[in-house]
Amino acid sequence: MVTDNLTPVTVVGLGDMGRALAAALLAAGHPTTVWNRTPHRADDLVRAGATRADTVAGAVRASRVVVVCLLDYPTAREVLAPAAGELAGRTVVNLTNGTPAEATATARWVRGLGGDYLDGGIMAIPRMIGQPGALILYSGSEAAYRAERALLERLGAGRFLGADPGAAALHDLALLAGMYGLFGGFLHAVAMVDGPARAFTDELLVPWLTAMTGVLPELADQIDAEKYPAESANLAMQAVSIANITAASADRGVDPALLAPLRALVDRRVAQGSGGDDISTVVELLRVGAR
Ligand code: FVH
Repeated sequence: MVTDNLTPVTVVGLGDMGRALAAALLAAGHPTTVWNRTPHRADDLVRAGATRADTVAGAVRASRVVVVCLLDYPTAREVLAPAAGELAGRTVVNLTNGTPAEATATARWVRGLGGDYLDGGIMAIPRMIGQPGALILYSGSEAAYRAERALLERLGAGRFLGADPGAAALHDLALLAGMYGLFGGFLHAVAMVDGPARAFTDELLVPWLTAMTGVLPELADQIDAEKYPAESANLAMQAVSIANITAASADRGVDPALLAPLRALVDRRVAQGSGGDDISTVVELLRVGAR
């Protein structure tokens, strides 16, 4: 039920995530205006009480807070361009996935037009929005974050990462990098074994990976200290294991494409004389030219 004393909000972009965001705001009672390039994607939201705007400028004009969730930043800039004259005095909360540089440029653009800007990285899938477990990283205007915190908490727990507008995007992408590493390992593992992937995943893979996440804080400490002494699993031994995985995969007709880049890095680091280090030492090869 819409409650008039709650902050009116506009949601621009009604893909899978935008619809989840709008539904959560609507369910919490915020007067919610929606806009999407393909208007029919708003139908369920309108039936639930949202207001459909005919133009993006009209959508922006309707609310002080404008949540944007589109495919990417070029799309967001293209979509918002006709509403540029309406952004003054409003807060744009951009939850579109993109790079820190794109977030910084978009913050400059919105601020140049007299608006306030908060960038966000959604660490959740649509069905988690508004539920415990959904996390959204924010950076940019701290004043906007504090002012709109109650509204933002309707979407998920918020974490403010500082005034640099690119910080949320950077941490979002770093977390996704970790996730895709996990997915890559999962895909290779299930490709190797016979039988149902589900049983292998439930009975063996998830417990193993869960146990291995316990090693990550120790590896992180080594990376912070820039010292990588192997406590129990030296890199030269791990290089042999990775070679064995590659050979067994080839025997079973499994493409080692996902494993090959890690193997190359590990072998290079061993050749550099770091075979007695832990696998954390490989970060030295990745950070060349970083920061
Ligand atoms: N879905 C997820 O699990 C992830 C979770 C983490 C955050 N991401 C990011 O959220 C952004 C939106 O993702 P999405 O899942 O809503 O994506 P789609 O369902 O594909 O919807 C895309 C929306 O963008 C609109 N759009 C695309 N191209 C254009 C364009 N040229 N002009 C105007 N609008 C455009 C599209 O409109 P339509 O196709 O319905 O007309 C949708 O509104 C994204 O950054 C994720 O990385 C989601």
